[in-house]
Amino acid sequence: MTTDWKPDTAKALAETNLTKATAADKGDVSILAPNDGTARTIADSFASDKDVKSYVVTGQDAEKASVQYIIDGKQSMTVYKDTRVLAKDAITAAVAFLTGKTPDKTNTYNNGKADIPAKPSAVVTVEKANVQSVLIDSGQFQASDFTGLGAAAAPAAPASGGKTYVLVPKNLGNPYFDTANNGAQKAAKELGVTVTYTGPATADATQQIQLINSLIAQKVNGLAISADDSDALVPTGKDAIAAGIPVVSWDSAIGNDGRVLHINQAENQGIADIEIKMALDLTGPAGGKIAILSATSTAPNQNAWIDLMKADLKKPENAKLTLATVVYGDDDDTKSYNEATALFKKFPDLKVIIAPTTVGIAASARAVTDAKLIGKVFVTGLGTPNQMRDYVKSGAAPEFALWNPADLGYLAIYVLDALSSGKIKGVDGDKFTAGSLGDFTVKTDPKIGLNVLLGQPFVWNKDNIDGSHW
Ligand code: RAM
Repeated sequence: MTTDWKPDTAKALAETNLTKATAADKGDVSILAPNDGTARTIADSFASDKDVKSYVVTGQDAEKASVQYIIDGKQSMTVYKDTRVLAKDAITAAVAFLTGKTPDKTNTYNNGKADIPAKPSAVVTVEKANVQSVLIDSGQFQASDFTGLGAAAAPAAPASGGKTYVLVPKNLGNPYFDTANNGAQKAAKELGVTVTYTGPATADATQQIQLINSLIAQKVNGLAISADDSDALVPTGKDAIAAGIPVVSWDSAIGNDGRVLHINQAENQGIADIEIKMALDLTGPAGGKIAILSATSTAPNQNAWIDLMKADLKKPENAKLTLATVVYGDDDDTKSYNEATALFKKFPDLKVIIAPTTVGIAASARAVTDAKLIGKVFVTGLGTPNQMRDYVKSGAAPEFALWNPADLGYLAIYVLDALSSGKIKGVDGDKFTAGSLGDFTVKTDPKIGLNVLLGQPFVWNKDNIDGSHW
């Protein structure tokens, strides 16, 4: 049946169908409802039919009334896209058009005539177990908007009786972290656990700590965190561990005492070396002035890579490269774009921007394009193939590197589950299997402490960019 998106049409159709169906055809029912308005009227119709023993009904948009239905057990889930991220992206795109620039895109969709640039927001499944962490802790709604939330927020055990782990990114609305979440969800399915994906709206340690405190209060079964600050997160991590919640950091490390171990995407030295090598490839042997456009000034991963890049620049083979400055775009698209544009003004002879952040590199490549500097200023660093494809082809960013964030998210959940189930203790030499990624060993590194290493970064250029679609 089709509801035309109208709650009344949905209600009428549900009732007509229920009247037609025999009692034997009812029993346990599953209903795919297109959005929350229709979900609620359909739910009401099925709930009032005495021959329907149980029903599950989907929804979409996280309308307040449906969130209450979910808390009350009357609607099963809703598909949520953060409207604040949508609004921010829409305004940023409008401002870019108005000022003659090109909006950021992370994907394309084909409308039957052409590939249309798009920037879809992350899609999160909200059920009773994660109303608190996704909708309340993020500030989308207030706890006082609902009744019975205490029960919903209480130990978040899914129907299967499995565990609930939380994947916390530095910030929401970043395709890198969304891709990591795809991998985490795949691991969750394989392990029969629930993984909730929730993070601060901006890459800010204070917001991240508040969120983690509330996850500790909910007694989730494990936390995998990409840290906005290495030291600031330590006391919070310690609190979680003291409360019996295993904590791992992934992507961006919490200081040793605030986590059991770190899931490392690739060796820091390898990441730094590859970025400097790409910069030298782009300037050619003559070298020249380069700048680093990073994420936030407290980001543990970027800061580690920047220190090592600075050390690399002292080596004789890099003597022709001069680092003019390091600036911070805060993993915010607009700020990164503006920082890149300011670099062109301040350093007219700038040859390369190295952006060791997927947000910064895409914004810098767009800024080079809009300023008509392709061929004069080159961008490189760490990026996602979907965001960088056009810039690789246009020459704004001929090459860049990264690991697969989906694999990193997948590995993080396998590690958390191995710790939580006691398969590993979190000590040097622990061995475990992470599903399709194979076998891993926990090792101690003098700088990053106990860690599990995913692998090596890959490099993309015009020859292989069309082979990766994420
Ligand atoms: C951004 C984030 C993330 C980093 C990547 C390369 O998405 O800062 O932490 O690992 O870039």
